[in-house]
Amino acid sequence: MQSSEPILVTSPLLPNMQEFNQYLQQIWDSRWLTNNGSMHQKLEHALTKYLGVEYISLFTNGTLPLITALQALGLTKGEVITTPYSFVATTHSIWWNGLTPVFVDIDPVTGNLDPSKIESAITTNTVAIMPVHVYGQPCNNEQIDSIAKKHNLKVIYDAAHAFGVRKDGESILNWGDISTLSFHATKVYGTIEGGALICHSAEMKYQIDNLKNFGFRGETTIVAPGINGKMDEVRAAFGLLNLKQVDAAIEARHKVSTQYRQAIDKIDGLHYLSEYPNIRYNYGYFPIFVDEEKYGMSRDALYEKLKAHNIFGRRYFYPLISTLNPYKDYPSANSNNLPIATKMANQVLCLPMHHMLSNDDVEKIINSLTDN
Ligand code: T4K
Repeated sequence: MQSSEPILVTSPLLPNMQEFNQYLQQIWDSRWLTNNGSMHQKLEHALTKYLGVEYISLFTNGTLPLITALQALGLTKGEVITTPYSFVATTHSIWWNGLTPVFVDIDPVTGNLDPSKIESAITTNTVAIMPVHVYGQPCNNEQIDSIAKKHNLKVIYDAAHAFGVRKDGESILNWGDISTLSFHATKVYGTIEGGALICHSAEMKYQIDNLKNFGFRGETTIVAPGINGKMDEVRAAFGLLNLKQVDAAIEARHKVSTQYRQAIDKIDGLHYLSEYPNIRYNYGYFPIFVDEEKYGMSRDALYEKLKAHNIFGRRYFYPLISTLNPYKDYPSANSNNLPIATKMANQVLCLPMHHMLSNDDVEKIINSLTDN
């Protein structure tokens, strides 16, 4: 019999309800619900300041900006080099544009696309690279960007996990041609469903804003077969309020991360990803990797054991995207091509990580890791 409340892998950041009601009243009074309303405009402005980026376009989720990014860069055919160690939306966005995903293995230190393996995957059909800052760990952008430059490729960073992440004080969202964010309820910063695209010129933002509104430019002109990716006023209001508390939430997550690290350092057979002092992390996820031999238990056995203790971790990102039905027959999906990603996917377990975890919760989780 389980007596305590379940401890889930994440918990949404929720605005103060009274303040949210006041915003709702303003929306009701204005009778303006979507299509670039005033909350939407305010949130875009506030996010450029908070994130340290120049041009941002809000979306209704984090998948549509990925799809739109490829379209905006004019990529209509060819191959896109990407990581298999991500959420399916990354590869789906390539598929939705009629492009072919080419999987390249990852770096065991960060879990991100390994730049040293990219060049051998480039062919005359390659048009872009789509890396992911997995768990908010910054990619090796210097090497990726220099390969892209040399081979004349576009770079779209899937930065769904990288809200507020900075390297040497600078937002990593300024890297590449385009970066995208997810504001899903499970993320560090959320708008229920939501997302954004970060680009580097007013012209590109104008084009993106057209593309997320069916391709409309003005009332009667359609510039391209765009999509409906617009964020509505209610979610934008939710996002404005969450922006006020996201730093406190990140700090609360930081504390949990420190407690986990100190405990896991003493456990043989479990390890976590390294942290670097020049990075401002957002602590969106806390993945651990289980070495079955040393730990004396497989990742899946640990996952089930935690569930029996009412602790619900998640195996992000297992199974690898390259093993999933739509993609498993691509030549690059062969597991011999992806040994590091295969190993990490088989060992990973994301422990509960969010701003609402109490000391007791964290202690309970840590005890459950050690009471073998
Ligand atoms: N690129 C990357 C690298 C991504 O990770 C994602 C999304 C995207 C692109 C696409 O962005 P979006 O289009 O989704 O904005 C979740 C999220 O749905 C997804 O946004 C996220 N990545 C992915 C990694 O995880 P699930 O299937 O794990 O969610 P679910 O419903 O199983 O919930 C997970 C936990 O959160 C549960 O313990 C319950 C808790 N939860 C969940 C919701 C929805 C709550 O407490 N409250 C809630 O409202 O996918």
